[in-house]
Amino acid sequence: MIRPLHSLRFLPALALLLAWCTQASPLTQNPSARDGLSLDGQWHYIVDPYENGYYNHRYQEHTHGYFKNAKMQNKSDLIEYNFATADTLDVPGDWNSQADELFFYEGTVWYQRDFALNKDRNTEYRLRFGAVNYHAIVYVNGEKVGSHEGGFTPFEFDVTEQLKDGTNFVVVKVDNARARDQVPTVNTDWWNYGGITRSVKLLALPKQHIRDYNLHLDPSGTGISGWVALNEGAAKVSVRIPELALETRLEASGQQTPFSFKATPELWSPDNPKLYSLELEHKGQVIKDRIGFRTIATRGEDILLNGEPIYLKGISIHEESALHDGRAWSQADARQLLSMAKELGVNFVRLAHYPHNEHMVRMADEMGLLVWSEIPVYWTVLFERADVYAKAEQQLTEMISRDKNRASVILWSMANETPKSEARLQFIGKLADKARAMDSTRLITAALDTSSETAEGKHIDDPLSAMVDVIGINTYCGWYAQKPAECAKLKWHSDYNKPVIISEFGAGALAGYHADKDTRWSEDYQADVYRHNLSMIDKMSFVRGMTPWILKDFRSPRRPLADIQDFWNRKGLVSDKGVKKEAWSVLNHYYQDK
Ligand code: GCB
Repeated sequence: MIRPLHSLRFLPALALLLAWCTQASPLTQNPSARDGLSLDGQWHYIVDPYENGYYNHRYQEHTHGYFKNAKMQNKSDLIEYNFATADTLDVPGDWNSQADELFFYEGTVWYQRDFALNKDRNTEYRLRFGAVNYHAIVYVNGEKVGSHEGGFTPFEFDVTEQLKDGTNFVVVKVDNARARDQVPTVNTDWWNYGGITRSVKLLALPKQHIRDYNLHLDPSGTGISGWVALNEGAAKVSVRIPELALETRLEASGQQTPFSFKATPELWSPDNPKLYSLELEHKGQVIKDRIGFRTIATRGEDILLNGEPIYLKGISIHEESALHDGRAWSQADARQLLSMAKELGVNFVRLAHYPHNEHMVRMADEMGLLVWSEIPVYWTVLFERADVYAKAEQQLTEMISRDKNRASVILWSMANETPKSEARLQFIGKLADKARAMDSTRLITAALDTSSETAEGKHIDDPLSAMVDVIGINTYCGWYAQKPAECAKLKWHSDYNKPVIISEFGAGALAGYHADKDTRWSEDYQADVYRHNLSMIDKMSFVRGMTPWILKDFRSPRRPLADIQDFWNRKGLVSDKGVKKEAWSVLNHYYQDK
């Protein structure tokens, strides 16, 4: 039953309580730079649509569910599952694209794998998942170590106590059943890929270690500030940027311990994606990272990168690579997607509609692409409910926590195409406050599809615009509304003296289908929509960038039209296999001339 909050007065306290209940333990910054054991590879799996491994026939939680990984001891034993003889799935990877019978599957799948460990008494072991969609319950050697909700952000648990010397096993109950009170909610225009979709690592950390750190250029451009936090206790930490001959030693603690340098580093930008090596040393252990320094701000309708106005020539991207079916997760996938975007002529990408894997933002740092990163507060989530707010805030927190050191990321987006209401304003406003409190070095945005129609044209007047730094506008002139030729005649007005990004426009086309510009699904129609929308955007004086929809065709259950869509959203500028459509050249030429 959906119960409206009697009064939003209780929202902060209740949300805090719920956030605390659902939150995994704090995240270790830069896990790939830490010692540990990769648990990527083949995991055994059991499909469990009735959750038989979790509930007994009275629908109570089993004390001896599949997580016990039981084995027959005597020939008369009755155990109706066996991970050891069950089939395997690749981790990372979604299950939908690995087994035909799981293509449309939504529900519970159990994953299991063994691993050997020489357990060290001076080590803290943390089991880290890059992402599991959607709900995960994690067990180590038959004991529950924690659970996590949200399909696109990392989480980890301290498993030191549960581990033993020798052979250990992990079991994960993964459930991707959609529900009204989730974030995202039941309907989205993308595939609900289930599974352990990103890498798994057993981090092996010194008992006391650097848990987290942050570094950024001060708004003045003449100093670098940041903080270091240990997991516990207090100890000396050195922070070094050798190329700038900068070093500081500080007494760090479990809290964020601040430091600052006077420095004028070479600035990171799409033209010069300069990254500096960073070293953090604690008791002889050195963590290395690569960091870029830049500022981002707005002034009236302008977006300023390093103090200079910039036009964001962008493209939207879903997390699906053209190299293979299903979710993208690897460095190779990130390189493929972002190289394709670069070839299109962009300096900016919108990573829609959820936080993408960490390779994407690290690759964007390397390649010089500015990034819009968002959480899946998409369409009609239950804005009235404090528990739903807590889920959204947790995903926001995990996204910012993971990516706060990436110079490429300039925009945190709070939401996409949410319907106007007071509850939604409070919900998204609170998310924006949270993001600003966590990170003052980036801008806040949201993609809106709520402009009013007036006699004069389209009017950007959604009050949510007042809460963001940059307004995103999704508009589908020539596809869901109007004829393509009418787009350039549309007059747009904005009530806000703020930069606007056209965060979506586009049209569907089946690659290779040529007809004429009036025929839906033809490449000609799509190219025509692009031409007319670009003319429309040219007349919108307050627009400072765009991310047309979308780089590549992507799977969606909302798109069943046989022989055209076949469960693909066809608005890609390239097909699912990476074949370019005519509209690609239209946008490519436009960006070259811009
Ligand atoms: C939108 C949504 C996006 C959809 C797209 C479409 O407005 O934000 O998620 O995929 O339209 O293709 O309809």
